[in-house]
Amino acid sequence: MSTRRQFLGAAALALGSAAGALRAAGRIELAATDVHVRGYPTVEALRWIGETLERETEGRVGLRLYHSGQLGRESDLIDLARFGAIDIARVNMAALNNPFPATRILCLPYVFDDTAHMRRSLDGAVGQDILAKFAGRDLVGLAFYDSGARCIYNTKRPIVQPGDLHGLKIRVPPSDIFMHLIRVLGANPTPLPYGEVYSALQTHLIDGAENNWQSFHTTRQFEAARFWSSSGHSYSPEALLMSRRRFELLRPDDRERLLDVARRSVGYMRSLWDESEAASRDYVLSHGVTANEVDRAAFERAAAPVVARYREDGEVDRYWRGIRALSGTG
Ligand code: GTR
Repeated sequence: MSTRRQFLGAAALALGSAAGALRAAGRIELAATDVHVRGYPTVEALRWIGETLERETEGRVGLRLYHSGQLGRESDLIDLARFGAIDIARVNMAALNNPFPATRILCLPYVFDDTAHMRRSLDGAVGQDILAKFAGRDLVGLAFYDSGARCIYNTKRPIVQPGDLHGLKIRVPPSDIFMHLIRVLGANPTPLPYGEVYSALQTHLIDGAENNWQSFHTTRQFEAARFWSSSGHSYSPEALLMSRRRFELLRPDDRERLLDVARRSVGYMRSLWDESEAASRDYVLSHGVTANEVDRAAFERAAAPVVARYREDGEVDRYWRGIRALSGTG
């Protein structure tokens, strides 16, 4: 714990003084982080934001991108942004579930029918309400990005029924919802930071994990986990967040521009997402991964207690009804 604190402190100092120097020189360079590698749609969307800001401010505002988890795990990146040590953090909603209750609805199992339903919900009243809530916790919600349908993959066998998961250790992100879900599906949930999943699969610390095609592909986890089962249990989208402290240091016109550029980046990210999803799926399937369909109705039935438990909360229930009302309206 103290090492983590020291890390956060050191990172804050280093980035703070670098940013100060850049501001003093009349140029603003925003520090932005992502756990994904170059070429991943979220990283490319951040790059697009940087290039667009550079162009539209004639080089006065730019973005320095720390990708591949260079500045640490997502829970630390959220804290770094809240303390104002970094400007922008692109993190997944799962890492926000525990500290930011309003995000829970977006990770619950089978709340979205498909990507189109998720996009409509995020673009509509529910998404915009949740985005505005970050301001109460030292952050500014800039945008939501796609993260596809999360599915279970493992080193042992195809999963068709929830019962097939019995006895398997499945890695989950640091979220009580994911812990609960994997438990009711019959497996043993093991929380680990994203950057540690590949070696945990290699060393058999875990038997599997759950994620989207692009993460499965770009982390090379598919080399160890050869069975992909299309559970599609969560669409847990991505969040693009800015430190509120840093946001308020910007000139009012730069704040408006940044909000606008972030909004415009969503369309770009979605087109990259759609292309890369098919490309990643084809890549892993042509490299020996076996994919199967699950008994979706059985999975939904098994996951229902998780949804029921969270819907006991009035806000979650209101969001849930708002999202379900958009089912099939596309
Ligand atoms: C990915 C997401 C990452 C990270 C990861 C995880 O889909 O893009 O930000 O949260 O999942 O499972 O930790």
